[in-house]
Amino acid sequence: MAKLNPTDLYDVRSLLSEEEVMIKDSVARFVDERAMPIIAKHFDEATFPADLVPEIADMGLLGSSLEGYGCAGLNGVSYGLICQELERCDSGLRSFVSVQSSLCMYPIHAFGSEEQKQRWLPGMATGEIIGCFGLTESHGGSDPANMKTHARRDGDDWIVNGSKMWITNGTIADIAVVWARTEDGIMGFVLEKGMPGFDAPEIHSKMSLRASVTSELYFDDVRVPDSNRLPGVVGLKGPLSCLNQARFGITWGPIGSAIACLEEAIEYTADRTLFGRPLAANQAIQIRLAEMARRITTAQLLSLQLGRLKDAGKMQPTQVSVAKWNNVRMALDIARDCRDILGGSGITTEYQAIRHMLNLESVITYEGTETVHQLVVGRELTGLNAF
Ligand code: TGC
Ligand code: FAD
Repeated sequence: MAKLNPTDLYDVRSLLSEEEVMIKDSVARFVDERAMPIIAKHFDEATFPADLVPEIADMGLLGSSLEGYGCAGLNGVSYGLICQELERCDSGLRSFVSVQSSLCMYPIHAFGSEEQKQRWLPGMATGEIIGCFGLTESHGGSDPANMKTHARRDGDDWIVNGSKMWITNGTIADIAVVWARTEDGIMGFVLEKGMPGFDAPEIHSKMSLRASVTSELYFDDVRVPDSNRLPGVVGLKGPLSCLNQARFGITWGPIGSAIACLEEAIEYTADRTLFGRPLAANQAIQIRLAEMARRITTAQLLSLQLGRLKDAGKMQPTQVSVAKWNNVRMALDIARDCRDILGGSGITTEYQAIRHMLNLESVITYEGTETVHQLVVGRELTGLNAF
């Protein structure tokens, strides 16, 4: 019998189309050759690997599932595979692509005017315009309906006041899709770097997502022309629709983190000799590794079926919640366990496990905390809203 691939026990690869395999392999090559060699240093120094952005753009990874405007028009499964391979390197790299694609380009594509799409999307696809997405506020990200940031109409303009917290890419972004309360409901505005009263300081001292920029956004009487308001949506369903796209990608990404950790632990336990035999020869270690492979396999099948539902236009938010909850929890547990299996070596960034473990502490919090997703599923089962 052929030897199984430890990180693809069910041969999920064989369920992919030729094009999907090609995309997965080319992103994997980029990750191995260009991103892996530099990522630990960026994490240590808390810097974003901005030099990789032009290559990421050249591969068509920005706005990859959007049609037109210089975007690649790939299917959902391909976007998922891109996220998986990027996060095999680091959640920060995947975060950059998620935010640019699903949280900034997607709302402009879905809710923007033709003029807005022409103005921003081609430059975002080439990575010349970087975007961020401002929904969360400091008084409670899980409850965006309690938004305080507001926009008041003033002639042909809007005056925006308020602040946002924990915003990926904020400080390096040229534009920010900002959700604000108005007299007529919540609306999306595209704020541009340099608009008077708009500031985006970086948040420092993070122990997680250190290779990603996270920022606060401040709006002090920012005058925004009505031509920068996204005309196609009013209400919380605007930002929540963007989250469906990004959360879908996040169900795939942590599979990559978990694969990186398991591969590292298999290699480490084979090489390390304790009590006269390889660490991997102990039952207690094998059970832990087997458990990891079982959970990765489950997550792979979950995300693939979610992707097939998405590509058939049938994906529902509750299904996204099941997979975000399951797959991030799976990866976080695996990263923590691998960190332990590596012993003292596992506490340095010479190995990957602790970096993935620390990153996944953010991934389990952002895009809906684990509890938020559990309660979405609970509501589906009971018909009762526990929020
Ligand atoms: P509710 O107030 O009842 O509904 C408001 C309106 O929204 C609609 N809706 C959705 N639409 C599309 N997709 C969804 N998933 C939707 N969920 C709700 C709903 O139908 C309603 O529409 P309408 O027309 O009737 O007005 O909201 P709810 O009770 O369903 O939601 C509650 C809850 C807690 C699930 C929601 O507020 C939530 O998801 N909270 C978590 C917030 C969150 O995830 N924030 C993430 C911020 S962005 C981020 O973290 C980026 S990190 C990225 C990175 O670096 O990779
Ligand atoms: P809170 O909402 O205050 O939650 C605190 C705790 O309470 C959590 O454990 C939560 O599960 C629990 N809780 C909440 N409600 C309930 C309940 N009803 N019952 C039981 N328990 C509950 N946001 C953006 O808008 N754009 C971004 O680009 C972005 N990037 C991010 C990057 C990073 C690195 C991080 C860490 C966050 C980012 N976020 C972003 C914000 C993220 O979405 C929020 O952190 C998240 O939604 C949780 O909000 P909170 O941090 O205010 O926690």
